[in-house]
Amino acid sequence: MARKKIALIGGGQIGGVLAQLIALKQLGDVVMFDVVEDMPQGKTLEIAEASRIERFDMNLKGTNDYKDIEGADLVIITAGVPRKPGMSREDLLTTNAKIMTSVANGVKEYAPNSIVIIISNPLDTMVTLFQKVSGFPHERVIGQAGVLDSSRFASFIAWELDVSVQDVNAMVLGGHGDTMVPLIRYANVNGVPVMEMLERKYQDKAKAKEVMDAMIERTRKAGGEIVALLKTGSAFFSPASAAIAMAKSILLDEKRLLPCSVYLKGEFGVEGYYVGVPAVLGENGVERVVELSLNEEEQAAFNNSVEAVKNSVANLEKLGF
Ligand code: A3D
Repeated sequence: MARKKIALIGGGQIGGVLAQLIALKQLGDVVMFDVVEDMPQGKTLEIAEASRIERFDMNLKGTNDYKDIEGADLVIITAGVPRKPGMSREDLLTTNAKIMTSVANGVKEYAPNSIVIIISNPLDTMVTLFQKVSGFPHERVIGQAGVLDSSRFASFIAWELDVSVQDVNAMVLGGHGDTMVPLIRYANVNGVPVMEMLERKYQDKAKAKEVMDAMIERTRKAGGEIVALLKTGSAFFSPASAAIAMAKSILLDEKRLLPCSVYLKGEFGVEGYYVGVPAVLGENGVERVVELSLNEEEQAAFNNSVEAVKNSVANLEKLGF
């Protein structure tokens, strides 16, 4: 079987971790593109020079020329500016929309058959823009947000309940902003509902709810928590891990059910927008959206989050994109 070719557009903080993870997990050869001269060449050379130690045979190449991504099977986009303390993801809209437009044109020209995972913020809007400019089929343009948001939620639950995070299943739906929707009812530890475990721990329903509400709030603000601590940029290890889980499901046709930003055609009552929902990812990209029943409160929170995405997309259109 021919080795897969993975193009990384953006070789900054997340791009660097992506390249290293792809090599360590032997998912394919890497071409890292960035507009900064020499930097992607330096990063990929450095990772490649650890190949003897880590024992991988993947090829890694850095470039400032889109031509080098020619024929890529998968493209992961992190090009754009990250948040600084005090900024919302929406504050990045104008700058990143310009960057995403140029990226979409480059990918369209040189990797027209690729499947594309986008990480740049504001996430759902950047995915929308990439698809619009490239004209790629919707199932080949996917946003990474839900896998990371869900992992954050699962981590907080594991730490609170003192159980292995490997046994925690928790999902976050909606747009990738402060209105995202962590699903309480579906959160479980190997099938045991998290709320039941919290109620048994505290022997007090109100206290259990208070603890869950705090975890939800922390999940919604988790990106900002990292930005405030790092001060010079935003999360980069964990978003890279999240995108790699999606990439692996696509490259190895694993058909994992992962929450990601996908184009909705009426599912969850949404028509014509990219929003975070559970989807099966396989060799064709998004193979199907998996619907689940939401109660009134969950649906209202989801609708509120969809409104935030719609507003962001409207802002994009007002800016002329
Ligand atoms: P950073 O380290 O600044 O890397 C971005 C890279 O993009 C830099 O190396 C730039 O040189 C490069 N770049 C700028 N313009 C272009 C262009 N036109 N073509 C190609 N490359 C270009 O940022 P980062 O890696 O920390 O973050 C990248 C993006 O991911 C930002 O928009 C973040 O807001 C976003 N992000 C998303 C999540 C999600 O979970 C969705 C999490 C964390 C960060």
